[in-house]
Amino acid sequence: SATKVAVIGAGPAGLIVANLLRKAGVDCVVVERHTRAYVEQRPRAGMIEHRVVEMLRRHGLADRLDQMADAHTSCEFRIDGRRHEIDYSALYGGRRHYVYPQQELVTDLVAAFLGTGGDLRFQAEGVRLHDLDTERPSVTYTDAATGRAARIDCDFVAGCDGFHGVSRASVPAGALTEYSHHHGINWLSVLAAAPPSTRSVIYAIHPDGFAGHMLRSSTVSRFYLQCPVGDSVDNWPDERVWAELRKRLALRDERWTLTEGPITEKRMLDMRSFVVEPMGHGRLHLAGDAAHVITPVGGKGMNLALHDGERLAEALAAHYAGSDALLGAYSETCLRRVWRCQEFSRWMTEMLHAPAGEGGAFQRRLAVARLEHILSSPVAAAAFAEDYLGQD
Ligand code: RFL
Repeated sequence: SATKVAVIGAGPAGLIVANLLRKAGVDCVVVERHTRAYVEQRPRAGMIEHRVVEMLRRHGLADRLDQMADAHTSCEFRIDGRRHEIDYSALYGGRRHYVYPQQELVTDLVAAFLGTGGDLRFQAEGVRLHDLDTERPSVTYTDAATGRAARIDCDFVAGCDGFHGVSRASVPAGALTEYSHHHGINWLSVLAAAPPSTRSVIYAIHPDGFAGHMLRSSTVSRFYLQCPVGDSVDNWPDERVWAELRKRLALRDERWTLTEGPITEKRMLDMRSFVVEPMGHGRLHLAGDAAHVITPVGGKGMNLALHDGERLAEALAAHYAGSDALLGAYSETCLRRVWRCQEFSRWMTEMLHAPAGEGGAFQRRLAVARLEHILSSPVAAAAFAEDYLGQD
């Protein structure tokens, strides 16, 4: 078959590209390795920036989000058993965060695309990209449901297949510059069927390491625990997870209880950052995790993926309307935001993670100084709010 744009991957980036292209009247086909049920249930991020929600609203893609998502205006830092709340919304024009699990957004975007007759092919195995250096690239794969081989000829490929996808790997060696950084810590990431024990996200700095309480829904919470590089999930039976969370999140002079519940997912996250420049090669343009990954600190990964997707769809639509200016600037435009977020996330990572024990005492003291700076200086607080909420 033939189309204008072949989109690889039905994550947030690919689905935004596909939905916006369809709205602009540009033909596209999405190929996704997994089943529909799988992508609609895969739990990941949960915080969506104000400006991204506005974008979704503009395109009529936020109806269910507006019914279900909680809007957030503050976050809490805990250090030395004391809580410090930052009301960031007031500092950046009243903008808010929306707590809406990634799989819900993916579900909405799949429904919107298919609902308008979009061509989305699940269970596409062995996807390969060809002739990216020519004006007529193609994509081949095997439909795992029928075992049949398929081929899509196109003008452009949107590589939105995440960090481990085939798109970036299809670029000839040496064509992209890779920036990679390991932050020297790991996070144990835990999803629990436990109602939240807080109204706002909690970041706790503790001599035994960082602990985070993130929000997902009225029945599900996500928790993070700093652990040493090389640590394994096997070292973290459920009882140890709860004991460590209770200890690291504890308050000194206040009663506060952590609501526990069955743990449904436990994984060890390698805290690394990665960026390629430029975000494409020939007729392939990369978006989202396919081009860059960021640690979960600051909650930027999904937001960047959606930002890239919006920019790419807009640039491709402009191409078919006769102008290549946006396509030419695509990589540079996205990378500016990507690096801003990397810098912010790194800054926050440094504040939140001191080496455990005595060796980290100096860094924990610096973290207190940073927090006091944000809490006492309106200028510092506004700068934090702008980064945390996502710059317009
Ligand atoms: P995705 O979501 O990985 O989607 C890529 C899609 O491509 C498919 N695919 C392929 N299809 C065909 N052929 C192939 N060879 C393919 N290889 C892969 C995949 O099945 C998938 O459907 O990438 P995208 O769209 O760029 O979106 C990026 C986000 O998913 C990611 O940045 C965030 O989830 C990161 N992230 C967080 N971001 C936030 O903004 N806030 C958070 O609080 C947050 N928490 C997180 C996170 C990521 C996590 N993990 C597991 C990576 C928490 C976790 C635990």
